[in-house]
Amino acid sequence: MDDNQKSLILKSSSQYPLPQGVKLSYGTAGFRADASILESTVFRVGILAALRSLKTQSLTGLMITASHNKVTDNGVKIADPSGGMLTQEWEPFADAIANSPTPQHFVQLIDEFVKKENIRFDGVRSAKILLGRDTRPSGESLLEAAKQGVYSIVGATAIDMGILTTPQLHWMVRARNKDMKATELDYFEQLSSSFRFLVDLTPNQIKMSKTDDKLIVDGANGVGGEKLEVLKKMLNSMDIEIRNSGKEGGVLNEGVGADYVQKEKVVPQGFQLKDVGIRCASLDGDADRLVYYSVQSNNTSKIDLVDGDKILSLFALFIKEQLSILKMEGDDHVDENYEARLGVVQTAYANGASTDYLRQLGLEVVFTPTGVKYLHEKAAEYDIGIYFEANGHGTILFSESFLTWLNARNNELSSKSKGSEQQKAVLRLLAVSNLINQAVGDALSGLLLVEAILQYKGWSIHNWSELYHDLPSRQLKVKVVDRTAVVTANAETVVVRPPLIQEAINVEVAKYPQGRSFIRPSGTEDVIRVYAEASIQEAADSLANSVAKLADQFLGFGNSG
Ligand code: NG1
Ligand code: ZN
Repeated sequence: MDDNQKSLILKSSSQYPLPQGVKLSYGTAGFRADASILESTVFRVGILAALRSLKTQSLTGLMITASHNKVTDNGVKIADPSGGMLTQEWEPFADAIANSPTPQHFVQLIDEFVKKENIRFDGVRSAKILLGRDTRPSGESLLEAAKQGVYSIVGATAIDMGILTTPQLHWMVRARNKDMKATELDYFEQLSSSFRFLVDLTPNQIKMSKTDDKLIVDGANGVGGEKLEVLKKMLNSMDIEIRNSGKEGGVLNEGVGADYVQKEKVVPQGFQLKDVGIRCASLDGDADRLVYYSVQSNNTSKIDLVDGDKILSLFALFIKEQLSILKMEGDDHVDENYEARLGVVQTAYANGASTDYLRQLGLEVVFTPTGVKYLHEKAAEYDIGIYFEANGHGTILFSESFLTWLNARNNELSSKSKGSEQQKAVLRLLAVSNLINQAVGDALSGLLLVEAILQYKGWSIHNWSELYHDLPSRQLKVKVVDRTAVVTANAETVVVRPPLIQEAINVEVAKYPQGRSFIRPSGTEDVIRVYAEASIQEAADSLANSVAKLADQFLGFGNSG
């Protein structure tokens, strides 16, 4: 970096001093905190996004959101040129600059990093960053801070895309870097046209009953509801009612949204008795999570939850079916079949019953630690990699080579057996690859795929829910002195540090039939999370409580006595 560049950063970063006592970590999903302390962080991440763009000679993205967290929180994360999360190799640098105490120290850190990474400021290609934010009121001033960050790198440009869902921003970054159509309208057009195409391939004899036509969507009072309104107009035939779109005055994520519904297993605000029997879905605050449910007829505050694991199971079942149609005998090209590698990726939070179900289907199921970056990376190793977190974040990734094969197969079948079952299966798989977001989990594209598959199968939400029965589970949070003291292994299923706590957890787990429990430090909140499941709800609750007590004894303030 030349002196001019250094003094530019020095000058602008003096406008964004780090508040006293702030210590942030990039975590599972970028930096998150109370919005009032985030300006300096977002400014610095603006610089980071520009450096990443210079390094990769591609466009990057910067999203301002705190997802399902409180409206007063906010956060910032980077979309890499692929549309995925920031490369993990850069996370330590992200942590270092976010916590750098003075402008001088900050400039020095950047200077050293630029040298180490050999980032060139030769002006041949300059940095370009797409900026997006969710509907949080603090988003506007934080977006300004991000712009100032970007503009402190000579020649860098920030393109403000306004209010977007997180997956829309990631989708746009990916599309632009692939020279594909990449506006917001292109996004809506791609989703709606591939959805209609998929629905047109529904076998004729299958027709849904009237009540199964209707879908009610809870928008979490966030960005997802307003975007779904736009998308809905392009779907013509679908009966979707959108509630909690944010226009009715409700608070973002308060008593609404996918996180609330999934954790509490209760109806969101605005849902009532007359909704019993209707298919319902909730998005989270930035529309990258999706869960389905129906209101219980015997207790209308309770729901029958269809979580991310069951969305994953529905997708896996459908994909597997299409792959077996492709392999059907009776056509002379069986030998040309491509052995597509289909893989399913889950985390330790996946309900044990879902894993059993998927394995019984004969699918390969693998586990990674919590965090989209890990799941996504693993899923990308397959021709078709399906990943979901129980909380409803996930997608399906298709390999380039498999897509090339599918396209070639389609051409071949068009000339030899147009309209055959095999060709339909090929077309369905191609439509899924266009519909489902290839960059990150996307509630809107996931919702359309669920709807298309339910129509294809002629299933009600009840049929879907009956794929398997969830084991009762419980999640708790424990405040501890230092959550980083907990170190886990085997996709977070065992604690390796501090010593002896795992042995104590094992003793508790052994007391319950089908018991399973683990603890891990949250990547987005200053807590230890406890998960437990067992054959009955009381047992899951009691196991979770005992393990939470252990966490408190070993790591906490000793409040549990
Ligand atoms: P943490 O706070 O690390 O548990 C939560 C979710 C993750 C992921 C991130 C990002 C759970 C148990 N954890 O992470 O799955 O979605 O937020 O939003 O749901
Ligand atoms: Zn989210």
